[in-house]
Amino acid sequence: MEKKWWHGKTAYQIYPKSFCDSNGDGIGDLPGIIGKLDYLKELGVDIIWLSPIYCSPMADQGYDISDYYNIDPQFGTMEDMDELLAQAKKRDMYIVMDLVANHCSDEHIWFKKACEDPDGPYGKYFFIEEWHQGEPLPCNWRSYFGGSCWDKLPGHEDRVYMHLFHKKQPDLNWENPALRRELYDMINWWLDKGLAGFRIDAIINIKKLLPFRDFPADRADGLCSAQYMLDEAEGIEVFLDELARETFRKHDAFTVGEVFNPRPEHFPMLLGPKGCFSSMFDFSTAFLGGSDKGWYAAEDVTPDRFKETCFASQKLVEGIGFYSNIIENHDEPRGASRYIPAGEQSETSKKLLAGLYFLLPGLPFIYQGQEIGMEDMPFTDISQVDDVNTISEYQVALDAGLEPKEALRLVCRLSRDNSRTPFQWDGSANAGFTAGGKPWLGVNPNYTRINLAQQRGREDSLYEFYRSLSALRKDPAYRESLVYGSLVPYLPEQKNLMAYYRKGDKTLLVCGNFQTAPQDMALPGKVKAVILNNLPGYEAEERALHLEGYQFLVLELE
Ligand code: TEU
Ligand code: CA
Repeated sequence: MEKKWWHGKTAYQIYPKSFCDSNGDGIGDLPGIIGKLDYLKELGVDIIWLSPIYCSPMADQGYDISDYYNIDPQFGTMEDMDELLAQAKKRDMYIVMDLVANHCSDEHIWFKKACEDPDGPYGKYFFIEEWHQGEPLPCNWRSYFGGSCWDKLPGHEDRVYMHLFHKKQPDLNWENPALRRELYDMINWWLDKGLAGFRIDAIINIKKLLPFRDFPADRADGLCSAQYMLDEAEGIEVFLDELARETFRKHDAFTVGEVFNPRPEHFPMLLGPKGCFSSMFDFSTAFLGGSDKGWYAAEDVTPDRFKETCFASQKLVEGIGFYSNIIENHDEPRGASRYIPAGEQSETSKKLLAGLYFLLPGLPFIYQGQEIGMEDMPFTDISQVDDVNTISEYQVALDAGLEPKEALRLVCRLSRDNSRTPFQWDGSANAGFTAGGKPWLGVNPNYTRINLAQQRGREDSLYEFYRSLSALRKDPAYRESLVYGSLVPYLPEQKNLMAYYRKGDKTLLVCGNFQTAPQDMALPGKVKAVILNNLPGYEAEERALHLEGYQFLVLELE
């Protein structure tokens, strides 16, 4: 595989609103991030992805952009952004922004002009259809945040516009070359500024099935999941290829696509040497247990399903390209709460989860707070939730007949706000996130126990373990095997054991006992060295390894 500068790096996602507040208004900001660059460097981070900080009315926390060329005042100024780019560069770090190009905000000038004159040039930037009271809507697709994806065009009784997400996020019409040109110019403007690249939001949605048509309803609301139309829409590769050619490739930008449910035949077009993106997220485990009925009906994930899913998903990109690996992000619950069975969360089990995903082939992403083992928020009332998606899923659960308390409990297992609570820097008021008043979203009450100050410098802490993982992938002795080595599952049938080889110039065996009870694992050969261990010691015989509960080891074999 052709080697790229980013292959051996460690990436980190910042959710700016919740990372660090420098001016006491309860909202994280760019100066706050700049102040933490040395911290991130210490952790071993090279690439930083910032969730959106552009001007936004915040209907979907910045994923509704009203001006792509400016920074929202609550996050700072363009001078702050330039400073961040300069300070990152000084430290050999790379800044990646969120590219939200499937939709913009209804407060963007394009949409305002489209409302003024739907038949004019800006009307064609969106999907606007004629519609009269009493008629069926152009199609029955459900918005991801609930309800029809069609809403009345403001100021027009006889027109509707499409929004696959929130109604304040009108979809952009990629069929229109003038719109595509606007987007490319904007992307190049940022790349010229010194940005290393983009994380590309919801990109699979840009190709709509045209002409619009209904699919059989899949819930009592008479609507259908947008997934049906995505499965049938053809030709996204034409858009993506042009996008890459006009922007990313010219700058050798690093790009990572947010691609859900990729079709297997699309992989070579999506990532790798011929791909339109450098990489794409592996969401296979994030989808585990999901139900068509809604979040309330999701099943919990078992360690074996986690293992099987990781291995199967890796197989799909073998020889094609590098995934970006995650256990959580700003749309997901905390990985430690989701993938470790309830009640078994400890620094030891969190280290095991960390090691198992971090050393898979691909680029490891750490989501802010993951490195200290932040856990899901114990929500007790729906009023504590900000996220539009959770609120709509809560309604889905109520409509299905659940009692409010049970609806809240079930839905909040998947709430996006679990990962959006403020970063827990220390044990002081508000977890040290803000010097001032009230954080925009409640701090997890466990901050007195789980915080960075408590872990930084403590040799056996989860934080220090993440540092070791990042350092190990960069260690000249193991880099070749851990970055480019092949992945071979080891004893995949053994229950609650997740083990795999990384075979390069060395043969490494990564193994984790994914349960509280100890278990033995047969050894395939002689152990030359123990490279990483999440417990103080280990027991081995000639041909067998005794693993304590949640023990995680990386072994070099002879
Ligand atoms: O997410 C795309 C997306 O499809 C999610 O809304 C997903 O369905 C949901 O989070 C399931 O948990 C991206 C962003 O990551 C997300 O934050 C935005 O809300 C969304 O796009 C719209 O821009
Ligand atoms: Ca602030």
